[in-house]
Amino acid sequence: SASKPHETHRLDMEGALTARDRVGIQDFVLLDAHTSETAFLDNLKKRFSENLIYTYIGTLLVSVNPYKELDIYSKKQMDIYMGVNFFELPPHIFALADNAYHTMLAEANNHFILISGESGAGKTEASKKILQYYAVSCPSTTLLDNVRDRMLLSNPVLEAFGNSKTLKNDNSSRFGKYMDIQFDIQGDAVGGHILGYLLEKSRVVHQNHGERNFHIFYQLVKGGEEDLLHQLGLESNCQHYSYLVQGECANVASINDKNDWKTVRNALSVIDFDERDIQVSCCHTACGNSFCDDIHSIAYCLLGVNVQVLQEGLTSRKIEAKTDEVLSPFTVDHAIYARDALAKAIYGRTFTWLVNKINDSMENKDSSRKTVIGLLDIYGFEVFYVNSFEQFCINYCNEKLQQLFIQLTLKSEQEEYEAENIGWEPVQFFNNKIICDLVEEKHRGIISVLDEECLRPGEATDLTFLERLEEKLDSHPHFVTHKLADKKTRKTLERGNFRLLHYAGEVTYCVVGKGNHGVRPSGGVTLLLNVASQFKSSLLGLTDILMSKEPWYVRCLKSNESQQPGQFDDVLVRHQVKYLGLMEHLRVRRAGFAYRCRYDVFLQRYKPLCPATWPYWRGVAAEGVEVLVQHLGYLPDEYKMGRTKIFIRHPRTLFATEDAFEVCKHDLASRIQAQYKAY
Ligand code: AOV
Ligand code: MG
Repeated sequence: SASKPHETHRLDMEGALTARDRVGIQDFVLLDAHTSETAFLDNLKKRFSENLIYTYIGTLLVSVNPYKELDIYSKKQMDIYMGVNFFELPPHIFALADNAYHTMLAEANNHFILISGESGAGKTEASKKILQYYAVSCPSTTLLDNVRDRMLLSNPVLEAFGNSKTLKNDNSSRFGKYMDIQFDIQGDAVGGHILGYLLEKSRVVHQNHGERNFHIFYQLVKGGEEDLLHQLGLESNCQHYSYLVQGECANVASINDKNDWKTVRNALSVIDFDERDIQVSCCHTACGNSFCDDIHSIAYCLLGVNVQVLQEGLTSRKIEAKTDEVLSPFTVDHAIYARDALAKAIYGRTFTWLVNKINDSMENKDSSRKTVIGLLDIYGFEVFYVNSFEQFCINYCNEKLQQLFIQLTLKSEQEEYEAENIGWEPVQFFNNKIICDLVEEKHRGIISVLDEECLRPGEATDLTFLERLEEKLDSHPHFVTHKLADKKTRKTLERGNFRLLHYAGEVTYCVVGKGNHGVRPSGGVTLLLNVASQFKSSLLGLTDILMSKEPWYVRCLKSNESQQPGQFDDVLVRHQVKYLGLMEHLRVRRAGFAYRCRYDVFLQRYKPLCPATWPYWRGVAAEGVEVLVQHLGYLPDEYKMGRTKIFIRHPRTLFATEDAFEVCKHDLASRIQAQYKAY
């Protein structure tokens, strides 16, 4: 809701204006009334060139990835932002974190911070800064520092196992992460809980050129202690493992795997992993490494599995004949499929186990009342040369979050004005619900069709899947295939593909896949059956979790495609500003009302400010409020009377009222006494 009193700010208008030419405006709401997209971009760019990567739109934070270390995240900086009114200091991720935190404490309710933006825009970095702020900076009255350490150290561990180098980002999140940070009533961070979403397991066995497997593999092989490697039967050279070198980039300039291994190993021991647990996780990782190359070490690693049994299981199937069982050998392709499926399954389970262990170690067992701030950091929208099932899920997830943003800001805000009968010129925006439906609608949506096709393994093929889609989605404006396309578009689309017109751009998905690399997982799929619909329901669950909390937004923008420090690519940034709906958000925000309050609540709080309403107003609350604000000198343009609430345009108006109330409060005790005496 936009109705938080501390959203009010002392606007240092003069300061802002004199500095304006150099550093731009720190809140877009203050830019000239009819801000064009170009003016919006100019402002972002001006600030970016001064290393001012943060700008507000009201309480929403826009962040532009600088691709260089900035000296703005120190403990000293955290202290500066602690407990200070949101708009009194330059925009910062700490200011947003702090505002969410203090609102949570004041209102005793739950909040979440939605961090969004495309791959490489800076979501994961932002979420780490926020977590650091809470873990390092919040008051600590209890002796729970170890919980805070664990929360912080869960990051390098999950990043090692769940992030990897892609063509978009050297440290790309390949799983979605929602983390609740729990606070007690004093405001201490006392516990945490993580929900993980769909890890991109296919990466364990397949990486595109220029990409790597998950970081942990390289860390272990390059940094693992001699004894450990020996125990695991591993060699310290990535080149020996075909699962690690498909992308031909085992070494990445921006990554120091050796050092990262030390960090991870240390982190594992802090978050309650004993030596045995560390062994187990390394073992399973080692399995991933070796699968292609050395079945003996896997059998060894999987402790207790007999080499011959494993070998048979991976290369043949048991068929029951009349009296006995016969082994029917797999084709080479089938055997490869079985091997890869096992490697992925082991890695996926290791990851789940890891998340569970981390949750155990961050759990707060004390049953006293707590409130939470949820942090959402997922994989960002991504488009590659070839896009498969993984990109489909990732982009669908981003589509859902955009929908949530629209629901909570553009839509609900305008609906409230309508419901309250506030005169309002509607702001047009693109509602991506149509694309969410295209993916997830029952019977007709892509996921439903995928499920159906997966259920008929005998007859279904990648191409029948595509045909089904074509039948059902014939004239859908956001779905195109070779067959459905017009002449011009047809040239750009191969037959085995379909294209979705996502909110953030077009993506062509490859349906025909060897192994699982197409959108329809093929090749005896039972393990992968329903992955998409499970993902769909987990996203629905996530939406429910978020909808029950108060939202805060960080919108991350990618400054350039080549991960270069300080470069601002106008076209790229403009595109993101467009599809993220930032201009529309600004328009709603500016034309709208920063503060609103129910008449009775407003009157109850501020009635001492006016002789006609103090100590009682005997009439209708709305009329009392009208008398009150007239007395306070509100200008007609500054407020509107709705059906049940008063709407106030500028935070500064309410701020002045609050100031007056503060002054009057001191005087209130004596007034109440006088009142009492008078009776
Ligand atoms: P992402 O989380 O949004 O992408 P990251 O947070 O991993 O993107 O950011 C990518 C890289 O940009 C980081 O590794 C840093 O090098 C740099 N970076 C981001 N934010 C900052 C910052 N505030 N200051 C300095 N450098 C920064 V993905 O997970 O791929 O969607 O799936
Ligand atoms: Mg990330």
